[in-house]
Amino acid sequence: MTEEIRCIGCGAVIQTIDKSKPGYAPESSLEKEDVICQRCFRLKHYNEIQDVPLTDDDFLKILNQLGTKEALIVYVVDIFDFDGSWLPGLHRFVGNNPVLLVGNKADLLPKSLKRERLTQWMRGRARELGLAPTDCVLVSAEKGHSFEALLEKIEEERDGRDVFVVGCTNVGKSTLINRIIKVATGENNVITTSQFPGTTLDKIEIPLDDGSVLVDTPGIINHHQIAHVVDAATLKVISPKKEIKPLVFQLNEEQTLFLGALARFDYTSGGRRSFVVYTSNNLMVHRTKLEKADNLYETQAGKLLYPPGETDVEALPKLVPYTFSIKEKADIVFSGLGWITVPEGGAKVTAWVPDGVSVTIRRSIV
Ligand SMILES: Nc1nc2c(ncn2[C@@H]2O[C@H](COP(=O)(O)OP(=O)(O)OP(=O)(O)O)[C@@H](O)[C@H]2O)c(=O)[nH]1
Ligand SMILES: [Mg+2]
Repeated sequence: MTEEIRCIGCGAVIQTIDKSKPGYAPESSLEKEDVICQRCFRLKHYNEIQDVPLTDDDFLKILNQLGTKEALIVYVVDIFDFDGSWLPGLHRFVGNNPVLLVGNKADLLPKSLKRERLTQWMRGRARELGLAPTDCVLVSAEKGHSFEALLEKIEEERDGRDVFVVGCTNVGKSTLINRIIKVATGENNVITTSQFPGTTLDKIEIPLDDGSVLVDTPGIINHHQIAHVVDAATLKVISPKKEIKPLVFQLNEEQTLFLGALARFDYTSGGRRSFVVYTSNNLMVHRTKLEKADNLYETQAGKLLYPPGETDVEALPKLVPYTFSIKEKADIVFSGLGWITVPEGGAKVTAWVPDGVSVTIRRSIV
């Protein structure tokens, strides 16, 4: 029997038979030392995604093995979409293992937000959501911010055990492991990462010096995230690449903000006041009167209200409204798009998102 070969980029078992299944690589590529599948090759070189037929069950099966072994669980969430990238079922697969909570993509948050306050906020929010992590760290896997502190903490808490990096899809688990590999060996971008959800397909084990392993895992899919209902071009526009520049809007009652054609925020009552919008700097925010909003959307979605573009907007689920009474300073979070801070209570607002995408209210992060 021949030994199983795995793609170093996504963890899939390499096969040379079916192009549409995970791990396909042409026969000729098998001679290389590190084999990479065709899908990873395309992602790396052309930033093109090829869908593979993995179901939620497949992912859960992989993650269900995690609790069966003594290990440190490094649980990564996207600080730009904290609740949206949260896994309510995490306890189901970690068993009694300790969990270190890592908020990634800190580089996207305005520098004016104090990091210490943010980790405090993370801790509080985690507790509200039913998790008691051993500690919370805020990092940027891409930029390497706070990495020394993270590595120190991991070393201390793993205490010779294996480390599993888990989380929702697209939070930056593989980028984080690549950064660790880079610190350790100087090698760049070993594991495939991409802007598309569902990049890593199976466990990827990285050997550590003491014989234990650091394991990358496929992200769980949270279906209520906007990444699953928009086209690739739109995903690019709405995923921030740089520090977010908050936009302040003074609104009168009965005014509306559109976030492209993807979301809508109606300010119904509470007197003239300011709102702060935190989204990708490339996402167009458009202000109008509430009475004109329906008509504007009907005639301008995909044009003035962009993204998605004209052809893709038709595939977008229709916007559905959620009304909130704001009692105190709060954020209205459009999962994956960003949030709008309402600085004081006593306001009534309605937030619209594509059907199936979540919109939530939380204690303000700022
Ligand atoms: N701004 C910013 N972007 C990041 C950071 N870390 C990762 N990303 C981006 O987030 C996207 C997803 O990164 P991946 O590392 O592929 O995420 P993953 O969690 O491994 O995703 P799956 O394998 O699909 O579960 C990519 O576009 C990364 O460039 C970060 O620290 N800051
Ligand atoms: Mg990954």
